[in-house]
Amino acid sequence: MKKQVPKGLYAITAENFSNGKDNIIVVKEMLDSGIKILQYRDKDKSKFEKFKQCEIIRKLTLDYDCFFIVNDDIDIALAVQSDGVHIGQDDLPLKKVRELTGENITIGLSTHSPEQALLAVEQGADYIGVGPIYKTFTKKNATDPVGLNYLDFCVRNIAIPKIAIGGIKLSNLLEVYRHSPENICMVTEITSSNSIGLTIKKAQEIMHDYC
Ligand code: TZP
Ligand code: MG
Repeated sequence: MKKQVPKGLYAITAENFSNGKDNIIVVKEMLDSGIKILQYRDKDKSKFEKFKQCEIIRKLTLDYDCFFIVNDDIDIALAVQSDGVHIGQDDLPLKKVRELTGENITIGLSTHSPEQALLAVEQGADYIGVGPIYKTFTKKNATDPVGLNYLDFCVRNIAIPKIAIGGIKLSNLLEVYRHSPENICMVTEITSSNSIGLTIKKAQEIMHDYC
């Protein structure tokens, strides 16, 4: 059975921006701090290394009742039985991904325009990424910021969950939150924090309606 994507703060791994800590250490801190939706994202490791980390994270996320999504690698998602897989506009087409995964896995798709958001729904995405909202240096070759106007379009016109992402920090979280996406993602604001626990606590206080 496909699980419902929980609302609230959405965390993503970023080992290059984790103060020298590996993804597993960071994930443990995130889970201990109450993260309920987590994406594994790593652009540098081998398939084997990513699989090994995902295997561990799958076990941890089950223990903590956290929704677990694997970025890019459909085969790893299937191999570790993650709850979801996240793809971008340059990955396999959504319909092909659905054929490969079957119905029981959540598929998230990054979108950057109204056309992409409408197409994502038509093609069966379970949620969409909406971003980058602000300028981000975390993702190589990220598109130019789409701003809050595009988020507003999605909130008004797209029925599936919307995950606002890109350049979101504690300092601008409230501004994004007021535009009412179901989820908000902060990547490096969490992974590079000296106190992941405190950063997550502050974010959840700002997003109090969700928690
Ligand atoms: N997709 C769109 S922007 C982004 C991804 C993975 C990175 C956002 O990272 P940060 O550190 O929250 O700006
Ligand atoms: Mg991708």
